[in-house]
Amino acid sequence: MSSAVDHPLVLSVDAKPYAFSFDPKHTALLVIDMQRDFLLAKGFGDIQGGNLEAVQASIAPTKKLLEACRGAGMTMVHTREGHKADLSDCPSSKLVRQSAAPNNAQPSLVIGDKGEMGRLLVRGEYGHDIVDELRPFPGEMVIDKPGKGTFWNTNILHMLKARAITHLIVSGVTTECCFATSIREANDRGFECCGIEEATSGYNDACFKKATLDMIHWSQGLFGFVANLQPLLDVLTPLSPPAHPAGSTPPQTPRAFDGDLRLLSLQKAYKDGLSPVSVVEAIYDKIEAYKSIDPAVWIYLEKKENALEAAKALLTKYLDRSALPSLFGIPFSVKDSIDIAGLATTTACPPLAHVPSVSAVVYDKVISEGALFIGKTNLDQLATGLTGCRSPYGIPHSVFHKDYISGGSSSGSAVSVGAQLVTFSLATDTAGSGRVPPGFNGVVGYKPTRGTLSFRGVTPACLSLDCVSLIALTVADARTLWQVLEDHDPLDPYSKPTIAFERHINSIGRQAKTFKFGVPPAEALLLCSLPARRMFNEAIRKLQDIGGVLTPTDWSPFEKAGRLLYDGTFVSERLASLPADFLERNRNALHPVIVELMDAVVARQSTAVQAYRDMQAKAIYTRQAGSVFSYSATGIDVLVVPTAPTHWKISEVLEDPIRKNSHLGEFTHFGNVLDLCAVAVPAGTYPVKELSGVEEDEGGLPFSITFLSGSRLDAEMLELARRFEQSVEGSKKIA
Ligand code: TIU
Repeated sequence: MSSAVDHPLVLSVDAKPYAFSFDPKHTALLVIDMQRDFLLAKGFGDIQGGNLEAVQASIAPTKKLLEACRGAGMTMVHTREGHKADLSDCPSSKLVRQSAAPNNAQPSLVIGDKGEMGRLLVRGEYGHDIVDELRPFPGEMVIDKPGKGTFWNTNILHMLKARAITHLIVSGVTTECCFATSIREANDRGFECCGIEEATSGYNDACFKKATLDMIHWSQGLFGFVANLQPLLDVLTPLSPPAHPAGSTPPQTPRAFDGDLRLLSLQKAYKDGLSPVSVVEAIYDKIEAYKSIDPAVWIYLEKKENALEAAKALLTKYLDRSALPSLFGIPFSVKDSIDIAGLATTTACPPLAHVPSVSAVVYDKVISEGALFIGKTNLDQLATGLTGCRSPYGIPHSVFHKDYISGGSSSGSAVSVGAQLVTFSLATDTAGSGRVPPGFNGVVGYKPTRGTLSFRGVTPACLSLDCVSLIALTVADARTLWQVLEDHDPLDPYSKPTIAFERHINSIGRQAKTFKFGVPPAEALLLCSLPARRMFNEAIRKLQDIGGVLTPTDWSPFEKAGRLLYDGTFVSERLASLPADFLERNRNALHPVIVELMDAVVARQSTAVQAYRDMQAKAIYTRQAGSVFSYSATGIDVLVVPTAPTHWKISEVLEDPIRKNSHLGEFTHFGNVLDLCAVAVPAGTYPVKELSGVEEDEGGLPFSITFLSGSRLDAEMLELARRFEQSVEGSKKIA
């Protein structure tokens, strides 16, 4: 796949103290607090005695700036200052300091008091919202901030990191207050900021504005840059798609579907007029044809008429192609352990099948963003296994070779994406189910930090270690899905807030290019096949080529945590996730390998004492792993491992199902035990004969590496994975 959506483009504008250079893909426009309360008569600013004429003069230039940045496809962030209705997030320093001044000549209204546009600076009130001229488009970020600065008590740092933003163009009101504070805060967090003179203004225009802007760029750019609007418009405007002249209609011939199912490519094609109906038609033809190659991908396929109807409904619902929801017309599959209201969830285990009345949170979310449901995919029974050979619905094979396994448990999900029947799949990952199958099918498998995507509505395999995973065609696609799905869910007991701690970013210079990575020691890699070892060494070289510094890493917490998963008591949680007596009552209806595995767990007669010892060991290893990814001289940014040590043939797994399975998890088992995030990324292919030793064997098999990082360091990890993916694409083009 060529990387059509990702080419670096560095723009440069005249600025103080020197030219400001930025790549629009890594730059966001920050529009600070252009709210009625600050800009219009009888608002908070007016009541405080602010110069309204001065601040209103910034609306028109800000609109021009907004349109140019939107046209260039940049990330847009609008902020609104304000408080909860009960003012519980408003400190006394904001509420009473000014009104308490002994010589206060201003009217005594404070935050929360009733003004003519509603309660002053209170969320949900008319005056709190952004002025009509600058209204955010659907999908643009709106940050509600309780402070003057944009970073205090908001998730903006996380959101910007998630989008790999390193540079900020800053506008809005007031120059002396929220604009300046936000630039100073952003500077501490590592962003390169450029304020736009005409697109900011203050209540003390003449005396403060110049001083505030000078303070930003003083001393060779103490806090950042300041530029004029026109030079910026000059470099951004050529990036806007051509506008249709007034009165004309868009091109009449419907755009044909070029077969590119990548999420970002489809988003662009839909903007340019492609119909989701054409996409549905094309993929059902492909799905039909693929049934003769592999009949074991789907457990339930949505009727084509239903999918077409859903596509047509999207067309009527969203008439404006410049304001589409983020997953408009994106086809996807769902692992059949994830609930969809009205459809059976089988978990590839007919005795456990049930028809839920409520869909999983993640399913509802992607549907509400316009995605198109295509079907439910096959999996290893009870989401237990890494092979794809443990389902009563058949054994899917790798999209690369009919004799080789697809991997499991998300077998059908990975094949549906690998064969390009859908753009993405909602799957799960407990011991590696969201990483191994994508690895065996040449696609991306991303397992966000546990608890950051809701697990509600998913049949558990091992509840305290389960998480939703995303299978996609590219890292950028996986990242987009993550941004749509990530949300704290108070009804999911394992949900955790997305913000762990603040870690600065590196926007420019050598630090922005380099990163530290660790790999397993040579003894651990001996488990790998010869081609896997050769390919892993090549991947290490590629990582070094893009600025990676191979750093000695303590492998022991990862190794020990991996063993804890199946050799310890945690595997008992798989039984705890099933109804009482389930095994006894359904023995004959279960897959024989699952029965063997569960019987072995029962036979261990694990005690509560052993379980507590394991929990304590888990806490120790998690702390040790955390220090491997720490923010320190010895810490690494990512651990890089082969996703799986080898490829098995289906026949090999059938002969020795349990041992072959556990071998596959050597580099995945520890991921959820240690609360890490992980993403498996394709790293090239090698000839089948290199593995089999049989000269006549034709075809190739995919190699994959997995990046892992600490809890809630997803954004940083994904950006490195994306850079690696880009280097693999680059080397393919040269080859
Ligand atoms: N008072 C004042 O100048 N400004 C604010 O309180 N907020 C912003 O600047 N947005």
